[in-house]
Amino acid sequence: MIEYGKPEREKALLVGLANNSLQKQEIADSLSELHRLANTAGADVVDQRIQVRHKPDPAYYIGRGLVDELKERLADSEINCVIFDDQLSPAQQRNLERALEAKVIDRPILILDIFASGARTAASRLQVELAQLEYTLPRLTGAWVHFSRQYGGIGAKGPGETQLEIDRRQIRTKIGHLQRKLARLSVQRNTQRKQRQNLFKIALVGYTNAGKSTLFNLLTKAGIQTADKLFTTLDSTTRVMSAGYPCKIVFSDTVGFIKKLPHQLVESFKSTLEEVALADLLLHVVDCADSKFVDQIKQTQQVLSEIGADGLPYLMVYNKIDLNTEFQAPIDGPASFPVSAQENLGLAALKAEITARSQVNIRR
Ligand SMILES: Nc1nc2c(ncn2[C@@H]2O[C@H](COP(=O)(O)OP(=O)(O)OP(=O)(O)O)[C@@H](O)[C@H]2O)c(=O)[nH]1
Ligand SMILES: [Mg+2]
Repeated sequence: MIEYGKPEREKALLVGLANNSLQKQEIADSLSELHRLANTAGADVVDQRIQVRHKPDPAYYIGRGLVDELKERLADSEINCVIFDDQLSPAQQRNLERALEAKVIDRPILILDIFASGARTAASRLQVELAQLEYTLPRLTGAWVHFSRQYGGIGAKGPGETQLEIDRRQIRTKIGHLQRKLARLSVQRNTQRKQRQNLFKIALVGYTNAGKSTLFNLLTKAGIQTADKLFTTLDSTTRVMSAGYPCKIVFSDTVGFIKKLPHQLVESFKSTLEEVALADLLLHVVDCADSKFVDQIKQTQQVLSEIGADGLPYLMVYNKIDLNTEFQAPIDGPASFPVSAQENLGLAALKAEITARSQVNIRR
């Protein structure tokens, strides 16, 4: 795993697998996103490879030829970790680490790492730790298991129990402990939510780096952090607004989504994301200057359905039109608002729609 706070940054090589040569461009795009994730986690990307392969090799994920090529590339080079764009099985990871004699990381671990180093509040720290443990549990393998009977004294461990079982049990206990702590935090959140029951609740959702926090700041005059990097926001921030709106509206800014978000993360962030599932209206913020925005919309919709928020009313907010002046929002489909949160363009129409929706809701 990538270590933080070290003076020298990790040097990484990225690897992606394409089903066929037609898919190569898609994988190249995916690797450029992986590149940004690696940078955020504290690694410099030195090189990358895309292999066209019908399906992953069960033992090494990539073909043996590429394993040998990578071995050669890594020898006498500064590269000390290889990052794969997909989830590796525990066996694949172990085999690759042995063959390449380098650290082997996959996309979910990288994302979990970024979340772990970015989590600030008690809730998000707990949620990330829980996701990491859930990810680790099935990956504990017997490769290094020793039998406790050989080493352990009477009463130290259960008879005949392997170290592996003990570790699993400890992790499960820790998971239970974290779940209980999270449940207590969830009760607190529910109390706060009840106080907002009569207000009109709007949640900003969308792919990471789409500009949700920038728009949130503009709509609420909050001053939360924004940055041109992935996963700047990990915690929900909520602001009640009345000035400028006819009734009180609660806006929530939330964590961004990404392709192949580890499902353990979605699962453990569910309590934070309840903010989204319980909203009266979603603002789906899209970076329309990103060439992959259509795919990013789909990825966001998928996570929304995982958290049970796919049936909610929503508006499409196409942000960053200052970078894509030619942009035309699709005419069919949901109400769309081209805006630039940074340049404060197109906000009047969006605010008018929010006002109209909140009034209808209040009258009901
Ligand atoms: N050019 C341009 N840049 C923008 C606009 N809106 C936001 N940005 C920039 O895009 C980057 C990401 O903005 P954020 O508001 O942090 O995005 P986010 O969706 O909250 O991102 P995460 O919290 O990381 O998921 C920042 O560098 C912003 O300054 C816009 O309308 N135009
Ligand atoms: Mg943000």
